[in-house]
Amino acid sequence: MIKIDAIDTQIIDLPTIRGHVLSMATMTEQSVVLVEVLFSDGSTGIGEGTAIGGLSYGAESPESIQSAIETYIAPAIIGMDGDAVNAARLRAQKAVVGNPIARCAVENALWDGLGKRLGLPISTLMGGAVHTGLEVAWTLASGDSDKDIAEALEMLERRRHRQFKLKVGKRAVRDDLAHVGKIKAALGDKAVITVDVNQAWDMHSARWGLKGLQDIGVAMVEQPIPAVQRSGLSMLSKSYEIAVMADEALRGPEDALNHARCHAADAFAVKIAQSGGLSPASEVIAIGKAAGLGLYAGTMLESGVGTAAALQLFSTVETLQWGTELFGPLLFKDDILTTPLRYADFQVHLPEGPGCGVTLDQDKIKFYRRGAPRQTPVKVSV
Ligand code: MUC
Ligand code: MG
Repeated sequence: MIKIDAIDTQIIDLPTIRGHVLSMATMTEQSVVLVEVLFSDGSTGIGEGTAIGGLSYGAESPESIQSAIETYIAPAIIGMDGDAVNAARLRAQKAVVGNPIARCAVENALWDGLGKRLGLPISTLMGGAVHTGLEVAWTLASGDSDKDIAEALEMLERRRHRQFKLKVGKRAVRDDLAHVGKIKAALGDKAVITVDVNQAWDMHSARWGLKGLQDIGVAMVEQPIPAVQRSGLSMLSKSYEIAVMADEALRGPEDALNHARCHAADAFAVKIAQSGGLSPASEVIAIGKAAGLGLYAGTMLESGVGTAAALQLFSTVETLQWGTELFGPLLFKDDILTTPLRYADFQVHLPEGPGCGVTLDQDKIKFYRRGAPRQTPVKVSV
């Protein structure tokens, strides 16, 4: 039997290409928790966990992800059968309540190790990809309407993105609507516009907000009100034609079922990290699909490792009505993979190769590792 021998973690801090302005935080860097599982036959598997804006987005931070893995998940699964991904993830779930991002990072590394030992991509282990490329949206969040318009036009010109998600909720509703309206007017029918409020509106603001967004021609609005207000979300999705998407509210299959049951949303932003791994995310997908809801592959702004893991799963899903936002690696000034993921023709492409299909560039990891002296200039690809 190939055993799980050890689990190593490290945090790397990657600068973003510009300030990423969300309703609850402005990101100038992303802290990535890299996980490496070492197996008794000498093979390894990698995974990644990220939070957004420290502890301002959810209940996990990079530091808590690292600590949950090192202190609780590793001792619970070391010595177990390395090929038994389900047994190990279920043991981790028993040892650790909540903390889905930490559990996801370890589960991804177990899948990666298994795929690499078998010489097969994770998507093949899941029955096989039905897509080699997926439509990929970009988030416009510079905090400035004109800069966002210039950024969108450039992306359209380069054929990199034609769906744009606008981050709102920091300003007054009236100002947000003016911002969104200006961008929509500049882009016209050349692009699909969606909006993410990241829970910032109360019900009253959301009513005005959704009405205004609908009149502007925005296609979909993501998590307009707090995640705990499921009946409020249900009311909003029934009151307007604009599609309402649940994001922060979906922390696994139980939340998905509770939302589907009362049609709290028209669509699910499915995130492998928020769901607790590829396997529970596939359950969220199944629930959404069975309920007739639209599906969207969401991101926690992971770098290439987590994004590749997500791609392995979402490439096996027949229809993602809202596409994906698996653009994480493009938000950073540098890429930490030996071969970056390929973005072309408005799609992100499934990497070939076993496991999650990607390899870390160890020089970059050393450079961006938290606490590392940064004297060596590295090539920064923008
Ligand atoms: C979120 O709430 O969706 C995803 C894309 C982005 O820009 O922020 C994240 C978080
Ligand atoms: Mg969101």
